[in-house]
Amino acid sequence: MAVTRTFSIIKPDATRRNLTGAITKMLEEAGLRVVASKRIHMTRDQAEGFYAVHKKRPFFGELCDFMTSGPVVVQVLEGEDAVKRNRDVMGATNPADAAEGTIRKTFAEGIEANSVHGSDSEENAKIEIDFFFKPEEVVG
Ligand code: IDP
Repeated sequence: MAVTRTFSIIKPDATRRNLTGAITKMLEEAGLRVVASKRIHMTRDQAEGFYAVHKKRPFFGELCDFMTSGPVVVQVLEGEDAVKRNRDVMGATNPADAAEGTIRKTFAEGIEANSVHGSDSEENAKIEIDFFFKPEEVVG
């Protein structure tokens, strides 16, 4: 299995509850290595640009409000089959549907405030990493 990279966000509901370390530990225990990390407060433009794919969805405005409501931690994660590995440890979008032991089952407050983002494909991972990080900020 090839070592690949994915993009992760620890969302405002989680930073507010001081869960950055607990979530990062679960990512590391799932076999992922943090090769870039920074805490930022997303601008409205960044949130709208990042979630542009959801522009037509009814929850788009609220999602952008939420993602700019407090600090987030953006990360690049590296590991074998990183996109799938991360999606597996994140759990389903709605914590009510997420499997036991996943980050969202353990920590999420609801379908919107669901504690973490993770890229859904290698193609999107590359786009999302480039959205937030310069190449020299990623140290494998
Ligand atoms: P994902 O984060 O599991 O990939 P997506 O469908 O790509 O899920 O949705 C992006 C984000 O939008 C979710 O993580 C969640 O924060 C929010 N979201 C998704 N569906 C809903 C909804 O029905 N109501 C409110 N927020 C939602």
